[in-house]
Amino acid sequence: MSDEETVIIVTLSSDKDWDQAVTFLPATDSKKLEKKKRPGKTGAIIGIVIFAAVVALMTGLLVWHFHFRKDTKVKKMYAGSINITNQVFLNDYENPNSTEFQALANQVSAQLKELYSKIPQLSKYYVGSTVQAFSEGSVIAYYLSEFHVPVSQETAVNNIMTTMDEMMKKQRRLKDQTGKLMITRMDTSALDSQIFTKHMYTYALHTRPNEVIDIMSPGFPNYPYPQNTFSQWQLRADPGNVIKLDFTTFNMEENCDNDFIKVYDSLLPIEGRLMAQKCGRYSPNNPLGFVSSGNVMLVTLVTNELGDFPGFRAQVSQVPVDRARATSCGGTFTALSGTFTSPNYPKYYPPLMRCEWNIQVPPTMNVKLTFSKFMMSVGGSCLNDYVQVNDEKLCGSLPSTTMRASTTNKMTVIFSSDASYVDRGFNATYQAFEPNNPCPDKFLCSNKRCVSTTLVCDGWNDCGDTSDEKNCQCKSDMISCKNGLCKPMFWKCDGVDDCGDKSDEMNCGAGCKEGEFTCGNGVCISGKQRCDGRNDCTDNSDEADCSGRSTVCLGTNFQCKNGQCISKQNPECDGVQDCTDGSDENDCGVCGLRPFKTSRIVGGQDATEGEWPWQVSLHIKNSLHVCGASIISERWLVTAAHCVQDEPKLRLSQPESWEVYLGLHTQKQLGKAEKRYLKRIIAHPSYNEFTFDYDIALMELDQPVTFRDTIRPICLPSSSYIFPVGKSVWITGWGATKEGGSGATVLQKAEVRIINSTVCDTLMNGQITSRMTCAGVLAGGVDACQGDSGGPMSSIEAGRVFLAGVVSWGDGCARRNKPGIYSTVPKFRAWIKEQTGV
Ligand SMILES: *[C@@H]1O[C@H](CO)[C@@H](O)[C@H](O)[C@H]1NC(C)=O
Ligand SMILES: *[C@@H]1O[C@H](CO)[C@@H](O)[C@H](O)[C@H]1NC(C)=O
Ligand SMILES: *[C@@H]1O[C@H](CO)[C@@H](O)[C@H](O)[C@H]1NC(C)=O
Ligand SMILES: *[C@@H]1O[C@H](CO)[C@@H](O)[C@H](O)[C@H]1NC(C)=O
Ligand SMILES: [Ca+2]
Ligand SMILES: [Ca+2]
Repeated sequence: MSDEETVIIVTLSSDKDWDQAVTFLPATDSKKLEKKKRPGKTGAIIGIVIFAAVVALMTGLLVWHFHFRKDTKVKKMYAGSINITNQVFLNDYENPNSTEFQALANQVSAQLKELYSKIPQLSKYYVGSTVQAFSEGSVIAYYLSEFHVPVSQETAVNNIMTTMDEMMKKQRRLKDQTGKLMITRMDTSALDSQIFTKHMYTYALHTRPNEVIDIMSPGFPNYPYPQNTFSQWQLRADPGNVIKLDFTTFNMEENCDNDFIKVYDSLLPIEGRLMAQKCGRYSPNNPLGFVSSGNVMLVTLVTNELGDFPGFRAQVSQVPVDRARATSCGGTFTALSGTFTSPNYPKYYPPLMRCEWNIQVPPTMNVKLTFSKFMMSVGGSCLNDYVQVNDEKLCGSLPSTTMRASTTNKMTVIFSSDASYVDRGFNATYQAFEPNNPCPDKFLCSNKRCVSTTLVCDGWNDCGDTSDEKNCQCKSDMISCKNGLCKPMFWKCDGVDDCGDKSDEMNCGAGCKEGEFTCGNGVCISGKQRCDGRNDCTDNSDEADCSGRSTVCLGTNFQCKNGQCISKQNPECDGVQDCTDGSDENDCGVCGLRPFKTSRIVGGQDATEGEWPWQVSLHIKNSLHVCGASIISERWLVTAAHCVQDEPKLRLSQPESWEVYLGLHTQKQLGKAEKRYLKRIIAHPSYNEFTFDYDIALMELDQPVTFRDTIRPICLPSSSYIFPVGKSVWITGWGATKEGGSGATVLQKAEVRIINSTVCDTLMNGQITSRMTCAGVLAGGVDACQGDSGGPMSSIEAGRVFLAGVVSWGDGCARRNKPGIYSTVPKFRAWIKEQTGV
């Protein structure tokens, strides 16, 4: 028997005192789950088992807690599970009334008592245990143990209880003794006393083969989920099956401290079996789904006393273990290339899983493996969940370029997950290659990746291990970092360390002297000029974070409706009332609020549905997408003036020439979007088609649009708003250019960074005016045009998103090593207000 499978045998004793001494109050709030049959499925029966005992015990304890609590002692409840290896699971163990259940439950209670009695710090305070349920594997018993602990001893007892498994291992006795249960894997955790103060709902259900059952938060979809509740769904499958849980709707409060669900690989909320805690919203193309390791699963929903949110709906089904493993866990590959993923990908992989893939290519060749996605829970030392490629363990989140190569014609890939915390897993592609010529006509990275020779020493990490950027002779238009890297010149002096050794941020103007104030832009001013109500730095940084309010609205000071000036930088719609009349927060509405969390897809460029709900697609009527635009109100869009200039055959300045799509995600599904025609187009009268100065236009819709998750306005920054140099912002679009060319189907996104205008003007030979903002694309490997003319440059501020710019020129989109040029929206704020009233 190995170390991990230490067995403890506890002598049986017949202790029934506790079980008989306690009577429980009836469960008041436990509700039965409504049975639901899928149409067309016959003979499907849902077995419903209510573990009223759990509720009864908890309710009883609540009463006990409040009525009998002594000054110094507190009731502590622990939920635990043990693996009984010398018993076989019987169907009768599902029924707490069966004699089989009761016999085994008595035995477990007795052995628990025996076990606790051996530990003096526990035995003194032990009250009793009740077995709540059993599940398969061999037999897992779930129980609650109760202690009556002096406050001073609470921590000590907690520590012992959560390390019971270790204690058992130390007390090992290896011989099997007839009549005793062999126990491995003891998982214990304290029940959160907070749940006793909440309304409690318990639902239990048993899935059947080929049947899908819906579960949903109380009230869904007609009412928000109730406040201050603890709900639990105890899910069971037939022996030999695992449970699949797939959320079809998930819309909860954003803050997991307030409302959340937890999914356990267990029947009781034992933290050592917690798969995930979730809150917020998940969009349909970022699906949330889980698979259990055995035939049980527990979902809990905890809500606090605030907020109205719709809740969730999920589908529960069972999958035979053999089928689950055969389809996505391990295999043998002999082809020259292939793809495989972790189980249940791109949803969450199951706990306690081990899969092995063996790749063997012709003897003269080697194997390289690329992960297009890699997300394993908990990084660090790879002790928990990991992927092993030959002898190397990988874990945590890795970039999409991650690659490993073998030195022989074989590669073994092992996936391993432990009992708790799961994640989305990986998608891997392998390829055979000739070791002596792995990259015909290309550059060979140290990690065996092949990249085009034009990408060598261009300032971007294309290999993923920076080997294409080592030992470079930098060209004259690049920064030569001290550490030997080359970087595009436009990152010089922007306050961000691009070289990695700060050498691109050196010599950016002498440091300020003693007593002087360093402005955000590096300028030095006298310390006396700080917070004097005058914008001496020109970027207003000397007036930022000044407590108290200045009296005159200078330069970049925000002006309230009542005339008051706010010296704090960017006070509008930041969730803090700065104007005494509240006008900095009053008109924000739903602008710039995003319904869905950004997906944590490493390296991905596809946007998530609903991630940029102000993005609009402008089509020439009955034709293709040609420009982007942004929603600023129910009636108005902002785009670029150059998108609405007449052409020899197209009268693009006329509203009749256009049709527009709001809430669009993929160009292939125009039907799912909201279609509108235009009533009016107002191009900026100062637009200059040679210099692209004043490249902004407004469009009025023929019919107002109703906002919903995928259609929302972006916040317009006031004329005093500052998007500082070095700030990361996002550009989005389908990648089409006005001149045509093939764009992307799914909305693309790219992170760009605002470039110092002085530096940009030099790079662009003096073509940059004060109405233009330059930004450079951040991630390497972005070759495609990511933004559309007219589309938004979105700046994510405290909780809201602001329209920092409109995509204007510079290839029409951001390309590597070339800045993209954007119309600076704060400069046009007054004009927009004048034309639209927005
Ligand atoms: C167990 O017995 C109780 C009381 O006799 C009864 O109400 C309950 O429905 C039974 N449960 C099952 C699962 O048979
Ligand atoms: C219980 O222990 C046995 C023997 O060590 C093992 O095979 C089984 O997988 C364990 N079950 C669980 C759910 O850990
Ligand atoms: C895995 O990645 C490959 C290559 O990027 C892609 O073609 C495939 O569709 C992905 N598989 C899944 C299940 O997402
Ligand atoms: C831009 O860079 C120049 C040096 O090239 C520097 O003097 C100036 O302060 C920078 N401007 C900002 C806004 O950072
Ligand atoms: Ca490169
Ligand atoms: Ca820099």
